[in-house]
Amino acid sequence: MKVVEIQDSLNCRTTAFCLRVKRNLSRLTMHFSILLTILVFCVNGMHATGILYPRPSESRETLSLDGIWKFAIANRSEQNKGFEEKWYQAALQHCAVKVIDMPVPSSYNDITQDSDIRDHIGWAWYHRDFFVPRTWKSQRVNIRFGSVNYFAIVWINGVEVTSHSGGYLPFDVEVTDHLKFGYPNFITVAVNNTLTPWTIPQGKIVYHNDSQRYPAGYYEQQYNFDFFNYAGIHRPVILSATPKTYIDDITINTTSVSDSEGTVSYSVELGGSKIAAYSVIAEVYDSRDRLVAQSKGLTGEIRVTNPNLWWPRGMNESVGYLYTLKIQLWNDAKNVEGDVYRLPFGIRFIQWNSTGVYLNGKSVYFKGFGRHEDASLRGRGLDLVTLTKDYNLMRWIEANSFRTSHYPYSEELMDLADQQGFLVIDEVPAVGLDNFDDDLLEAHKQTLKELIQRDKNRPAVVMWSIGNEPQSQKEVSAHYFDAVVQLVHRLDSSRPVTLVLNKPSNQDVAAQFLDVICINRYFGWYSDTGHSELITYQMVKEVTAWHDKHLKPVLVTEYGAGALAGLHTDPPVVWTEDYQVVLMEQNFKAFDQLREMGFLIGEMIWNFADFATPQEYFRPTGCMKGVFTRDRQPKFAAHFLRRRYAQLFC
Ligand code: BDP
Repeated sequence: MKVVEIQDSLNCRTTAFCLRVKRNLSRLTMHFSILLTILVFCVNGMHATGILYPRPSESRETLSLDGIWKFAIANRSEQNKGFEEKWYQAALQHCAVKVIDMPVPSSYNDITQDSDIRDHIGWAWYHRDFFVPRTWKSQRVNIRFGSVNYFAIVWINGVEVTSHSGGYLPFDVEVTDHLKFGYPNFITVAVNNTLTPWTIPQGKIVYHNDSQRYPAGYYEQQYNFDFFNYAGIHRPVILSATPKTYIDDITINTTSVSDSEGTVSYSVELGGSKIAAYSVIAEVYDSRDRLVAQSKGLTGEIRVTNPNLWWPRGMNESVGYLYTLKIQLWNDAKNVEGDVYRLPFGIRFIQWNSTGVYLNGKSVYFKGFGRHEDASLRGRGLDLVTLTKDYNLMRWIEANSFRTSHYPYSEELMDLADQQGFLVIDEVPAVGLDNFDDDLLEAHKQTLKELIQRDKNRPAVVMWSIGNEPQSQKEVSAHYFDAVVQLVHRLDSSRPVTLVLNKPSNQDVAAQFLDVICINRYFGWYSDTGHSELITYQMVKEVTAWHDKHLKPVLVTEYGAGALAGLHTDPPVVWTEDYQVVLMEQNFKAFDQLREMGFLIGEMIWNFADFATPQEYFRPTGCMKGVFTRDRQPKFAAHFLRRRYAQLFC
């Protein structure tokens, strides 16, 4: 068996930017330079600074490109065909490839009966027509993808306009010069789901050379994480038109709160031409649309008297209170209004010390979930039905928080967390990291920059998680995580930074850099399987050891047991609903003792719902640790958890 870094079949692309970067990457062999060039291209910051969600206003219009697109996969043996035959220059259905319908947003994997599509590795192609109104001609037009997993190259009317690497964050580009206003246009997107040792998350292509067992050239994608690597255009595709001088970015931050006053600082970045001709007006409106404070200038401080603070569920009667910051440009010379953008925000202040995390001065206890964006048929595609149902279930069960395990969730989902008062630990897809080299570090940093750029204004986000279960016992990871944490602190000093750990506390070298220690522990499941009598003892010892070593607050971000819905035994044995509950009960005893000791700041069960994983002989179609089934029906565990969360106060 020979391990190579990336499949040979990707050695086709010879666009100008590839060639340019290739020259600088002499150590790279041809066959994997394509993916890395996309990576480097993006790392070099080809995108505008701001990535504001496209919201219509009196100066802005949006056009959704969601719907049924045309779709084709490139065969394993003909990965380059689409580039060689320039499938981006015409409608896909007129190219020499089998074309099917594909919903956007959605993962493509579970839409057909074809396992070649479900298990596809490499390039997949999307195409659709769209119309741009004549009235947009005098505007600046931008196209924005909520997320595409993992690499994407985008052409408009046959011209390459952008590319992006990273499967869970938005990217956008101005396309004004490539559009035909008042005429039909077309868009092509090539998507590649191949994971390499330098993608976040990592993976590798493994070639099997044993001719007794494998035909010549047989390869597979391997990755070291426990969720199916769904692929495709996962989140909305939106065209938006703004004035030529536009609001490119807004940052808002609470700097102090008291009962009588909340102070927020804001800053605005403008884009486009003739910026100097415009001044900025900032106005704050309450939830009934009443003007409560205002300021002028690109940066400023706004004081709101008698503020309604943003509180999470269970900590105050008022939950998830949002103000709106209206930023308006004004052309003084011409005395006309320019671009207008409205950003919802919350007034709330986070602090932390060696034993706790505090919101508006009150100590927080996280009672929640590790989750996934996962649903049958849609895979990881944005699904408003599942998303809304999940919030209903989380409210029903009286949770107050979740972690975006193991990648950033959609902006539509995050909006509801802000509105409904759920605390979010916002995580990047750095799951199971190993082989800590400089290229990986660059990709990791880039993902964090993009995440913070996207979510920095969200009141629900109270902690950044830089990854899950890395090989943090390796000496080399110390320098690596030191660098990552320093970057996050530099980008945002208002929130604590964590990393979710699973190595023993006496071997880990990363926790020293963190503000909060998160740990995943499966006592009675992966260790001492079936021995529920050991769980309380082991969990208390474990959490105490981490706190004693680092004098930092500790949060248990994963514990749990697999349970097949409907399977029961008495006495309970593993895989039954009964054992799942016994395991929870024993963990709860530990959490109660640890709360008394004063440094445990939360418990998040793994997992909210059953979810799809790669095929494994120990995974009956997926990971079954959900307290809800994959179609969101409660297991016995859900009722048990509800009783606990209802009586747990922050
Ligand atoms: C943890 C991982 C999570 C897995 C879980 C499990 O963080 O992604 O799904 O184990 O095995 O280690 O169920």
